[in-house]
Amino acid sequence: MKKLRFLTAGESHGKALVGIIEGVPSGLALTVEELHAELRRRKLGFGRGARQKMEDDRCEILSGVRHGRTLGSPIALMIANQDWKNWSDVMQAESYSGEVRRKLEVPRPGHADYVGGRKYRHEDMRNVLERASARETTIRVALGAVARKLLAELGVGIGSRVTRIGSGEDTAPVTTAVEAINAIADASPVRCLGEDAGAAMVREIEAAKKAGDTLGGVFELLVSGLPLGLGSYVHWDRRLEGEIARALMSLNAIKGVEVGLGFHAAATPGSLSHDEFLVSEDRNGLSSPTNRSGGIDGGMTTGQLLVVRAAMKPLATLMSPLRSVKLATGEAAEAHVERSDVCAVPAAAVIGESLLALVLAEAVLEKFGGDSLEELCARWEDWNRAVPPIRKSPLP
Ligand code: EPS
Repeated sequence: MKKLRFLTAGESHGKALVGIIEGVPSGLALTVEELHAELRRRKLGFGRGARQKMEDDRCEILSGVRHGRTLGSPIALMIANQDWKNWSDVMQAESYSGEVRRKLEVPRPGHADYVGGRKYRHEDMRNVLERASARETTIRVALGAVARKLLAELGVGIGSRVTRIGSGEDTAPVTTAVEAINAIADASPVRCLGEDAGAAMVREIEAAKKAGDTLGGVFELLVSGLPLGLGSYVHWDRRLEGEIARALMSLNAIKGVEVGLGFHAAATPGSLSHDEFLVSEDRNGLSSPTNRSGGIDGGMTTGQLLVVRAAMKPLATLMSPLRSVKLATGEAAEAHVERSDVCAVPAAAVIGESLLALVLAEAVLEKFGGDSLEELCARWEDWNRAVPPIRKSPLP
């Protein structure tokens, strides 16, 4: 059984989103303001839809925390949907005999509408949209904020930036410390570290909006302060990059995940793909002049910067709708149009930070255990003293 588990529930226009995270050690200082800080970051990004302005995403901690510290018991969170008041007849749990508004009868290519409607035998594919919507990521960000706080207590920092939106690209290597990345990225309308590249991405989004189109892109997640040895090579389901890829692929619209050199390694010879070992200056452990592995070798963290990228497809709701079919009659029709974003890549990067935090926090508890934060920290420090992380050596 996983050492850290979580569940989410709730529909986009239902009463609320709820989530439970189980396995958090006792004694972790946790405030709802820390959850709100991450939820506010999820709303950022040029090209986000009107929903972000409608929702205050205020989160309630319903259990597992007392007087500002975790108890070690399951932590239940709830975020009410402000928009519920406009949808209560459409989404009420009680039976409804009135005229059903907002039916979804013409599936949007690229979303879950058609396949989900056929799989669950829903004639009104709104039953699919409501759960398949990216609104669900709101509660996963809140749950991820708990995991992030636990990691922060251990000195682990998580940051993200956008490296591509449409044809706008920013692959300049990151030189700032992870903690500083979010200060720069949060201030960018597209979470891009380079100003010129960010301006190009904004222009791409403006052009897409004008054309009634949508845009995807690529974001990069960076994690510092990890120990050597999270994950394992001994069994397929313990290889950490597999858990990371699964978590990121579970985010709406993600179609690809890579670690370190990633797909570029497919075209690079081994002599330029691996990280050579050098004796570290203090002769305790090893260092490497490069980090092409992106911080993971053989299913385990090396202790170098963890570098993960994810590719997001353009959102499926186009204001200039694609061709589709009215299922009830079989007639050709324009796809359903629903309020949506033009581009949500900056938001996906922030959500990705939370999903990665949940995976890493679980891997930490799997390796170190500890019912209390105090016990976990002691074990963490002992390990890092005995087996230091692989450090980046100065370039020769
Ligand atoms: C989103 C909430 C949704 C969408 C969007 C992002 O809210 P609503 O449907 O009420 O506008 O704006 O979701 C999608 C683009 C999608 O395809 O699911 C959010 O909170 O991130």
